[in-house]
Amino acid sequence: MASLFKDPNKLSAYRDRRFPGSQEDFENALQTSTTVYLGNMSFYTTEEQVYELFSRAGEIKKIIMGLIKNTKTPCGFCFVLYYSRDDAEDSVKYVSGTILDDRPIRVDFDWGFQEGRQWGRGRSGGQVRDEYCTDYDPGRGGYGKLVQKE
Ligand code: GTA
Repeated sequence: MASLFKDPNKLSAYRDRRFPGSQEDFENALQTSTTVYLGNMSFYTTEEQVYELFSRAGEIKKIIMGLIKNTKTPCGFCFVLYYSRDDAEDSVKYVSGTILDDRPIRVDFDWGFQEGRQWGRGRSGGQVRDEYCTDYDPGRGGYGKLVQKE
C-alpha cells in the first residue's frame, strides 16, 4: 500500500534542536526511520505495557524508556523501534490518541534513537514540557518543576 506520509512537513511538528544535521537530513530521516516517539505517558507506565500496546502495530525491535538522568526513573516518554517502516506508520496512524494508563498518548515519527536521547532535557532532569506545567498532573510528577520552586 502506498504511504500516506509523503509530505515531510506533515510528518511531525517537532524539530529536535540537537539533531546533528541539516533540515533536509532531518526530513529524510523522518521519512525513512522505523522509530517512533511516545509522549504524554504516565511516569508509572511500564515498558511491558508499552510493548503490549505498540506490538499491535507490528513487531518491536526495542523500547527505550525516557529517564530522569539523576534518578534513572521514567519521566513520561519513550522511543519504540520497529523493524519495518510500515509498522512505524501504522503506530502513528492507529496507536496515537489511544488511551494508556488513563492518558491520551501521542505517537510521533522520530529521526532515530542515539545514545543520550533517553534523558529528559529539562533543568530538573525530566522532560522540558514538565518544567512549565501549571496544572496538577499526578501521572507526571504533580506540578511543573519550575512552578514548584515559586
Ligand atoms: N520525535 O514531539 C516529539 C518529542 N519531544 C517533545 C521530545 N522528544 C521528541 N521526539 C519526537 N517528537 O530525545 C525527544 C527529544 C529528546 C527526548 C527528551 O525526547 O528529542 P525533552 O522533551 O526533555 O526536550 O526531550 P526537548 O524535546 O528538547 O524540548 P523542547 O523542544 O524545548 O520542548 C518540548 C515541549 O515543551 C514544547 O513543544 C512545549 O510544549 C514545551 N515547552 C518548551 N519550552 C517551553 C516554555 N518556555 N514554556 C512552555 N512550554 C514549553
